Amino acid sequence: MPFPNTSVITIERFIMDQERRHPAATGELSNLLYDIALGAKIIASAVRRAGLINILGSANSVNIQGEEQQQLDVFANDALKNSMSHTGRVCVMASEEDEEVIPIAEDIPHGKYAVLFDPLDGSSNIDNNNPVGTIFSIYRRITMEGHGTLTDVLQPGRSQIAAGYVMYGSSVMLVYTTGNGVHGFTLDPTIGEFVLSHRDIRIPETGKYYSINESYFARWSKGMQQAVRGLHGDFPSRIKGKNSRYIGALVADFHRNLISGGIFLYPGETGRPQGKLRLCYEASPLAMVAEHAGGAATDGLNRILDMVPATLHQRTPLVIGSKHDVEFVAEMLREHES
Ligand code: FDP
Repeated sequence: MPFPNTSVITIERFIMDQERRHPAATGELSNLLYDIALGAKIIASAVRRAGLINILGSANSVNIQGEEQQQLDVFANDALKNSMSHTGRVCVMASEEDEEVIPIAEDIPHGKYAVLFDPLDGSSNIDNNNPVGTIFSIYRRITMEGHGTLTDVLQPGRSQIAAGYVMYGSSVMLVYTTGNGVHGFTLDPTIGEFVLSHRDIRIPETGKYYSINESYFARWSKGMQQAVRGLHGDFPSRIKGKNSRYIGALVADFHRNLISGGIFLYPGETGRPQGKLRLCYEASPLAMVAEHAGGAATDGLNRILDMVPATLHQRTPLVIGSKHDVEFVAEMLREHES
């Protein structure tokens, strides 16, 4: 068997190199990113073993969204909390799986960052061995000291200082940005490290794919129906038709479109005008990644990163991905819904 490459760039080395470019940096954000990477490795090992150790299936509890929690959801939520709660780098956390903000214990120093996460996105994919993901978002705290509060986590997406996701697929990838490019790391299971595999990811301006759950077609607005017809290729003078791909796990659909070019849509619909996805845990962090890779993200009218959440679990329609494709959909919505 060939020996592994000894000059790989691990995520630690990469983050450290980036930090050296900012002489004022204290290293705390770098350490927080390692903490998240550690949580991701723990989740990755559980996802990989899920079928074997029989932790698939329901944990018999219902989360704040009214969805049945899977055991792996509970595990992933705990893994992330535990990887960050004792370090003194974080003042408060919020998780898609918890109703309220997650405080840091009294006896632990309260750090300057607020972290939000969706520990196991796409969890309906768990039982059939399809990809799932983790999404995270980091803000600098606004409150001055002590316990972090809701104010620290209800900031507009443009205030994020880092955001990213982990995809547990045929390989495990961590993709993040701190505002200096979007970088991807693949977990090398032989050494247990995330190694740099995709430096400075740029999303093609026009994509090959569109991803949407078309079974909801009849419930969309006229504008959205026309936009999707355009993506099918019905208006060739305005946009070239695309290929359809829908995994049903946001991270996996987003990741494919980020690398190959494409657009993901989860619109509002009759009876559910804000759609399904959460602004704080899904839309905002992926919008930061998309924009820093040269893409765009909107709710149809507003730039996602400008939206100020009023509540922790607020939902939003989401149109995200290649810039020209997102612009096309926004135009169709404006034309038909003004
Ligand atoms: P899931 O419910 O399986 O956790 O945010 C939730 C999410 O998955 C996204 O990952 C995914 O893109 C979407 O919901 C799928 O929803 P539909 O089944 O309604 O298409």
